[in-house]
Amino acid sequence: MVFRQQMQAKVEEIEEILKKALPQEKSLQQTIFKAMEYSVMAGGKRLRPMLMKESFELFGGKQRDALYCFMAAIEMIHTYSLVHDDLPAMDNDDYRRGRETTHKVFGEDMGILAGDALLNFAYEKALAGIEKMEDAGCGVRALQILARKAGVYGMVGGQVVDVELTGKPLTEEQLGFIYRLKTGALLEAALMTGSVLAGAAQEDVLRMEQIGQNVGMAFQIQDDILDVTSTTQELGKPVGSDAKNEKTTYVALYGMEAARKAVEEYSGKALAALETLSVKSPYLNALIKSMIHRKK
Ligand code: GRG
Repeated sequence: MVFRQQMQAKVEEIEEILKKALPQEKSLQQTIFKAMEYSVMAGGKRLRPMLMKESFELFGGKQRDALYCFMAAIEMIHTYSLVHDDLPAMDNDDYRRGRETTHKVFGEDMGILAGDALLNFAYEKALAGIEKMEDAGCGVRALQILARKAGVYGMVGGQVVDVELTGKPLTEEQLGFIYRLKTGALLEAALMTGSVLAGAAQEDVLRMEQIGQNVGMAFQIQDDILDVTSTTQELGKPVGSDAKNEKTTYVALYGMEAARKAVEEYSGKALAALETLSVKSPYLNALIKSMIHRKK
C-alpha cells in the first residue's frame, strides 16, 4: 500500500476510536456532548494519536485497549486547545478544520465549556485506560507525561507566552520557547506516551522526546509558511491569520527562505534521531516526512 492509502486507513481507524470514546448518552447536558462531538469529529489530521500508536507499535506494545483510551485523550486535549485558541478572546477565528468554529456554532459560552469538557474528559479516558492495564505503573507514567506536556510546563505555558508577547518583537530564544512548548510539547507527549505504554526503556523514551521536539519545531515553522503561502480552502482555516493577529513568526523574523531551510534542518535532526533507535518503522519515518512537507 502506498503511504497515502496507509495513512487514510489509519485516520479512519482513529476516527472510529474517537467516536466510541465520546459521551453517547441523551441527557440534559446534551448540548455539551454535541459541541464535543462537533469539534472532535470535524476531521483533523489526527497526527497526535497516530504518532502515539506508531510509537507504541515500534516498541512492541501489546495492550491496545489502554492505548486507544490514551489516543482519544490526546486528540481531545489537542481539540480543546484549538477550540479555545479560536475563541474571541484569543485568535477570534471563524473557521477551523474546514467548518465553522465551535463557538460560532454553539455560542461563546458553549465554546469555552466544550474546551473545558474535552480537557476533563481526556483525563477520564486516560484513567479508564490505566484501569485496563496489567502494569498500571506504565499507565501512570504515561499520564504524568501527558498532563505535564499539555499544561503550564508545556502547551498552556507556550500559549501564555505567545499571547503575552503578541505584537511585540521576539528574540530567537522567545520564539523557540513558544514553539517548543505550544506546538512541540504535545507532539513530544504523543511519541513518549506511546513508547511508555509499550514498556520502552527510559533512554528510548527520551529519544522519542527529542524526535518530538524537532518534529514540533519543523511542524510549527511549516505552519508559519503555510499561513503565508496556502489558501483558506486548502488549510480549512483562514490564511494570513498570523499577520492579522500580529504574531511574530519564524517567517516574519527570518524570511521565507530561512524558514524553509529551518524546516529541513529540524526534520533532518528528527529523522537522524529516529535512525539511532534499534527498532525501525518505515511508516513512522514516512509520517514524519509527510508532516513536515505537508500542504495543510
Ligand atoms: C488554548 C491552551 C491553549 C493552547 C493553544 C495548539 C494551540 C495552543 C493553538 C492552536 C493554534 C496553533 C497554530 C497551534 C500550533 C500547533 C498547531 C500547528 C496546531 C494545529 O495542529 P494540526 O495541524 O491540526 O495537527 P488538525 O486540525 O489537523 O488536528
